[in-house]
Amino acid sequence: MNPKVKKYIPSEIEEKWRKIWAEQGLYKFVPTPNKDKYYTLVELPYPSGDLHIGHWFTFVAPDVLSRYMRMKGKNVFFPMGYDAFGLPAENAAIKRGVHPKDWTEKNIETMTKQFETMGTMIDWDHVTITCKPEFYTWNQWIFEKMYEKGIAYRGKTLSNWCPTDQTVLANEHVENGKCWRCGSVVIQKEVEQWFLKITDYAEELLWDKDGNGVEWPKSVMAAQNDWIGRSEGLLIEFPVGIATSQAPRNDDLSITVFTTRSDTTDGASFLAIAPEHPLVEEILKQAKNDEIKRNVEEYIKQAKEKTELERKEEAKEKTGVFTGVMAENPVTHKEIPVWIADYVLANYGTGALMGVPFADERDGEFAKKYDLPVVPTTFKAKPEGKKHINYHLHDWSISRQRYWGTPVPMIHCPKDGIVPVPLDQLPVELPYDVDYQPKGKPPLASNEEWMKVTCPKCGGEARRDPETLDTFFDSSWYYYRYVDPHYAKGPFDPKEVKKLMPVDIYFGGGEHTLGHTLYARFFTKFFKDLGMVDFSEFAKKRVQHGIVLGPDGNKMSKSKGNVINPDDLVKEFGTDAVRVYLSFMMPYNATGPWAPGAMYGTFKFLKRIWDLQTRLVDHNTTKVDQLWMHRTAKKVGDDIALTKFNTAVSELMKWLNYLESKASVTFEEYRWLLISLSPLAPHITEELWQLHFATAKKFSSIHTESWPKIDDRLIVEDEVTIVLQINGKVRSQLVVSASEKDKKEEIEKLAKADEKVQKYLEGKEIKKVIYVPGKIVNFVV
Ligand code: ANZ
Repeated sequence: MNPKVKKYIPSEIEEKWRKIWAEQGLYKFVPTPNKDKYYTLVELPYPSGDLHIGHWFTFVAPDVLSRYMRMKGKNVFFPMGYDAFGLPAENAAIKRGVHPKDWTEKNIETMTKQFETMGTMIDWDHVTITCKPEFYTWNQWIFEKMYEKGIAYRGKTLSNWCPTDQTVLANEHVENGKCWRCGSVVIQKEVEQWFLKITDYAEELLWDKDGNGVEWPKSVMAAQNDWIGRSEGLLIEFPVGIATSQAPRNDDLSITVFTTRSDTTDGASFLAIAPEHPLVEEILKQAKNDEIKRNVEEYIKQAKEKTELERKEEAKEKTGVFTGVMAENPVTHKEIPVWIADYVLANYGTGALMGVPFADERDGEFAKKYDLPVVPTTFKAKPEGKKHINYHLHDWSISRQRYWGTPVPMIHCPKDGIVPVPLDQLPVELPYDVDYQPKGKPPLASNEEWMKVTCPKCGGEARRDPETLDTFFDSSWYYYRYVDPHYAKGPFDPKEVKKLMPVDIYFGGGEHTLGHTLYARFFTKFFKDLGMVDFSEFAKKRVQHGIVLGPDGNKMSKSKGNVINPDDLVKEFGTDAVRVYLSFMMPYNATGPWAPGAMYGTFKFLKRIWDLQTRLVDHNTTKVDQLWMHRTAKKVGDDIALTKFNTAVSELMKWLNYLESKASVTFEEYRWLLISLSPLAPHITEELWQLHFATAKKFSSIHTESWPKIDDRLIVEDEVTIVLQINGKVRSQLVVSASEKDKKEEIEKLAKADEKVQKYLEGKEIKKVIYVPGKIVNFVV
């Protein structure tokens, strides 16, 4: 080895470069009007206190892409923030007696330090921390704008209630009937709370055939459309008679059902209403039969204990009770019984359906169980009804009965009712001193001093709203705030946002398909209605990442002892090797286990590139050299742009094999190699660049170089390079014209004649020759 070339020791170069890059402000975003912008967004992390290998897997890829885009001449904006409000901080605080604010701030500090070792081009000047008043003031501002427009409203509904976390949960956060956070079984409870009328945007949130002109995964669009659940149908009225068929009809009373199959109305042989249907009370009041009354009361009590999910589940046995009431089928004019049934959902359609056991499977099961008549339908019925479009999507319950969040900026006045806090008095700051132990009422309510307030309208004594906003409010618009996190005249400056948004690519997890990304799209449409933005979709492209599992194939968790710690890996192999490994180990959207020991391979890959220094010569590149340079740089760039990071790395590996198979490597080849590798391994490439290519006195980083200009004419293969191996080890190479590559015997002859191959074959017996056409000749000896 050339004595002037030092050994590759990552710890000697990596921190050094990160310091220099920071000093030089290499990654500061500077608006540059003559360049196209490129906004890379990654879902902001929750400050749990530890940047684990999953974070690395998630964040390295966007960094690789951002670096590539920068070299392609884009002005890249790559900010980061912390999703700092939320239950885990509060729960940890309750468990350990540390205040959620202190816990969160300490974690942010730790994680920011850990982030530093990742060697990203994140511009930390734009960091946005959602638990800071500077941010949540604007949550309150947006909330008040929504209130003004009738989008935020106070309502009372049956809600998902987590008995452990003592809070309401949105539908999106109930997973198989359990709380997404703590796993407790969610129950239904009537709670008065704040809602956002996302249903007003149901139609706009639907994806059309062209994906609304943006590039989101088809699976995400389909799942969101499913969740929004648009159905077209009719509202049909069924007149009702009370108590028995003999009783006089009450003409004021009728049950309206929603049906998507009005053509089957002649087959409707019963009506079923939800246990929560408002008519149930009316029926009970008028019911003359005590037994029926008792049955209904008992039944309703039981049904309410089930979750919406349990009730919807197809496999669950349907239950119901007869109300004693008959209704009239408007097509056949026959009397049909009205039942209360738990498979009818209170907040879908009108909370009532017509049972057509002949045509509908669920109705069929129900009819069979309770011995109700099955009446054939002609499928030609034409009842007069009102056209109605129904959505499965519910309004978003937005207030939480917990402490660590944005206070709802509303005042409850005994005289004036609900009065918004005047905008110039925002923020309503979250007080530090409260008793945040869960007690079934919001912790803020226990801070009497904070709760007492004068009504901005009448000046009389009033109370603050003790609830806080769901943290998904924060993540619905944080990426607007990144543009200028200190902007003081509104949540964001529309002029500046117009320059940087929409986001060009949004990286995140599949778990945010139905919650977060839908909410973020909703906020964007709301901003558009306010005239604050002129686009309807906030992200042009959405890319979902997979998950790195533990070596045992299970989800990494401390209790299972299968956690891979990035800090240890960095110490052993260096940041660059970890970055390259994470890019290489599997496709970005795949989920797979960590392979112990495999990291060494990527470290060696970088070391081999480092060692190529000993072979640098000033010669010109040959035509074949150029083919490799142009072809690989093109493929690496294209793959990175398509977020196919693993194949980008394998292209570089193939090229390295080629370079090593030659006696020498030209400076031009090395220059191209370093640039093509630099987005993946920013430190080693900077070091080698400065050693061999930096000319100017002034520091000039490899990371501000342009991506090599590809000459497509050079990629056309009129010659192919065949790798020559002895027992699988690359020893030499052969260049033949592309038209010759299928002449097996001639190629083998040429291979045997190769000088280096001859040296290795000397005195050995060839047992077998394997030929992969146009690629490899392998002599097994
Ligand atoms: C009669 C009928 C006959 C129906 C038939 C379907 C098939 P989608 O398409 O999901 O919107 N339905 C109405 N309100 C309901 C509620 N609150 N809870 C449960 N089910 C309800 O479903 C619409 C259909 O679901 C409606 O059309 C109604 O049953 C039922 F062969 O009416 B249909």
